[in-house]
Amino acid sequence: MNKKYNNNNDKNILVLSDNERIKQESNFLRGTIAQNLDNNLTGGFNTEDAQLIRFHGMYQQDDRDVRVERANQKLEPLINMMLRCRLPGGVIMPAQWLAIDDFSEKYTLYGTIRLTTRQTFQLHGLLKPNLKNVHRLLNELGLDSIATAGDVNRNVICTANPMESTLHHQVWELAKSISSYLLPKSNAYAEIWLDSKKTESTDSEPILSATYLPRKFKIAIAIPPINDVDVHANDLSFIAIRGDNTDQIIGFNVLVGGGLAMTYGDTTTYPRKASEFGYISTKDVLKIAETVVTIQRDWGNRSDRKHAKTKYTLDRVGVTTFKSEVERRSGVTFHPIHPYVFTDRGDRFGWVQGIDDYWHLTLFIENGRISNNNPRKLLKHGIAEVAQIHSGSFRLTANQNLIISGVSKDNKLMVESTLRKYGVINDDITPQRKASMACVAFPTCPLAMAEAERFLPKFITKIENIMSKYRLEKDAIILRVTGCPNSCARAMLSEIGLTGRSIGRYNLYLGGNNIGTRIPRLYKENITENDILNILDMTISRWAQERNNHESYGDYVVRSGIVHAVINSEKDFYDE
Ligand code: SRM
Ligand code: SF4
Repeated sequence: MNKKYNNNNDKNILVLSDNERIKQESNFLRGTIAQNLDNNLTGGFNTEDAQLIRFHGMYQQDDRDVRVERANQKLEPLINMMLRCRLPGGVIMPAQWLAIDDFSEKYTLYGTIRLTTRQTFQLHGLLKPNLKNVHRLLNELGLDSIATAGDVNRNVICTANPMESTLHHQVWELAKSISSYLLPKSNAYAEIWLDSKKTESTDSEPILSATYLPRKFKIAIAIPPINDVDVHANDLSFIAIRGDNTDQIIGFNVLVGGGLAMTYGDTTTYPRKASEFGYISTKDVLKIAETVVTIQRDWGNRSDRKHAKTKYTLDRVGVTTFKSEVERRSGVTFHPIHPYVFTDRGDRFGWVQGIDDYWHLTLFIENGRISNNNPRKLLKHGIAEVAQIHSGSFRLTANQNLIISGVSKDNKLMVESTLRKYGVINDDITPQRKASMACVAFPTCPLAMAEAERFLPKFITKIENIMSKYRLEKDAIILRVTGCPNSCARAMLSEIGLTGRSIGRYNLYLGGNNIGTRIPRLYKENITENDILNILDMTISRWAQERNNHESYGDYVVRSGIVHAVINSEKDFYDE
């Protein structure tokens, strides 16, 4: 490791975080997971292994709704695992879906499938005795959950629906290549979960190193004008540039160092937009991905995990130094950024015709939760029944929605009527609801300070009332709620962002834009739902009266001075 860049603060240079010790001693991510699996005295793993299973795509959680009750009964918390599948570009086939749907029903505590903001799905509530079974199932289906968590490159996301155009198909292929190229090479996953033979002697991690990365690393690929992947939330983004008069991508603009989380009360942490490094040709994408990852591997802070992400490395060494090092190590020269414009970031709901005359239906899935809990919206049944008759594929979007992709003209009616029968398609959903997202939060997320997914649906009904009071039924504001400041539903790139402080209280951020290129500013902290609704009623009413043409809410609140724009968040995010 290059000590010069290890940390600014000399006294910390040699004090590595405990996660570094765990990784170092893990023998390429094995730890004692296999032994722990056979321990029936607890539903969980010990502290070290609970960290290591993340690299295999699982988180140890407990149901927070029943924590106190179980403690009163002197019982261990209801420990269970959440599993996150690796699905580059979000593509899954109907047969795979059906098998996962069936497994989730029979073997998880909640019986749901949760689509995430990174184009994949999670199964919550897996008990220890079922863990090997879920990995065997994924393996039989040609899937896995390797590196969907932990200090590695996570699920690679791209503009949704590869069947929509040949450009979409190209970026999907690239997402898959990047994902495989940067995967851990350790055989630990296969040994532990699939009982494959031990091959320790051949383990080596030429890209990630034996202690893997200092922190999680995220990659996205966008096709302008749609920023549905929110490039500024990612450590590394590739923005596709189309050749003149061709249907081919000729190269990519490269952005480095986006990330959205912060820690309350610690102004050295902040959300940060990615910096533009320059343009490269398509053949250099893997080289650049590898180089940015290895520089972050070598220069990232391994002492303080709060400052370990690429965004902090970039601000510590400077964009120019980081960029020159990428050029030096890769031998690739960045050319000036090719002009690109984002005009939108939402999914295009309803039917769209794609290449080869096939049709694609984008469904709104509120908060990405697929369940049969609402008798009027049996999403799980509806989607499973479509999976039985559908010969195309399913595509997950980075906005927690689902596309039924590759439907022939003849099957359109059948797909649509099946979905309507189960209430999966509902024509009454407002643009505002479709533009809103929440993270998981309670009861499964151990970091949640306030509700998010369970709060959003009713909250949006109240926002819909405000919108219709001011005759804005056809408009929408990008609104996102997260249960803590980690911003898993990317509240820090929304026009209205709420981040949880404690049960029933949130910070309110205003003034991001509707294309995901501006970070919102704190308007009021630690306030209740009523306070929030009063503020939003007042600002939305002003917007309705004073907006210029189609000016968005986020642009209006900045222009009118309700908040001043965040320009360089590393310097001005905490300005009053
Ligand atoms: Fe996240 C941690 C859920 C996207 C920033 N995130 C978590 C954990 C695993 C809590 C934990 O560490 O124990 C949450 C599990 C909740 C649960 O019960 O399922 C969790 N994050 C999610 C998901 C499911 C939210 C959703 O509603 O869809 C998303 C899964 C993505 C995936 O499929 O891989 C999810 N998380 C994000 C995003 C958005 C994105 O990547 O586009 C962010 C902000 C972007 C960024 O990384 O800066 C995000 N999650 C975090 C952080 C803060 C990291 C940091 O920089 O400090 C944490 C906490 C951590 O890593 O220590 C976190
Ligand atoms: Fe959990 Fe916080 Fe992420 Fe929500 S934002 S899922 S509460 S870590």
